[in-house]
Amino acid sequence: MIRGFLFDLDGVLVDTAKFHFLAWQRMAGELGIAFGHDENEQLKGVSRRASLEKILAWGGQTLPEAEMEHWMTTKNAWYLEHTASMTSADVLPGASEFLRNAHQAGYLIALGSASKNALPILEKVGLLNFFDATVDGNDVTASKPDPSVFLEGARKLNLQPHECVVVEDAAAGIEAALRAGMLALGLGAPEALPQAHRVLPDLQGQDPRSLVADLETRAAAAHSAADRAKTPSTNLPS
Ligand code: B16
Ligand code: MG
Repeated sequence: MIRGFLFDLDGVLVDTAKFHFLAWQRMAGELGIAFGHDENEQLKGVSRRASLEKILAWGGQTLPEAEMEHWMTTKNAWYLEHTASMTSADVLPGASEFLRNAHQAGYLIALGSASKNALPILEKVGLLNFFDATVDGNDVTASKPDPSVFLEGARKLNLQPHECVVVEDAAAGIEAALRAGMLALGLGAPEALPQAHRVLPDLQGQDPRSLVADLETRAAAAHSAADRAKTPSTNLPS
């Protein structure tokens, strides 16, 4: 039985991806590395250090640790300049209502974000009070698709993994949810998140209880189909 939700932050509750993009693009420009939307897409859910390593690799560059630290600090300062003016108007469509309804319906709610800036951003946009537990980039170092961030979230909620639904916008996050043994709801384009149990454009108009019932039905059907594929058919011609 599902008893809790684990929410990713960027791309699920707020659209901070555009600010990460602007900051990484500025840094890449200074290092002479091409950086566009396709590259940014591959950084969703990826930690700050792992993102920097990927960008440098795309540019065929390596840097000593002190310069890595410099660019991570500089990129973060640029990112924070962009997020400074965020308000409740920056919450993605349907997210506040969904959190409120899920809380009222008795579900436990945790954050599972790779971002070290997650808590001040949740506070700034007025969502922090909905959370029973938070896990962010300060608590875990392994990047999604490693499942640690969600397993730690379930542990903090005192729930088993199979009692949790993860809400994610990144393929790496969906993979992390499945590796954790949780149900995975994707937000975005279905073709970008083929592993999710279900994909929706956003949380607008979604009732938490109905959504959970639908996800459980889909997961049970997928499980039966996987079992059938494993069992040799008795009707094969001999
Ligand atoms: P920070 P999420 C992730 O947030 C972002 O998607 C990713 O682009 C970013 O690099 C990462 O947080 C680390 O963020 O630099 O603020 O620590 O999607 O896991 O909520
Ligand atoms: Mg995300």
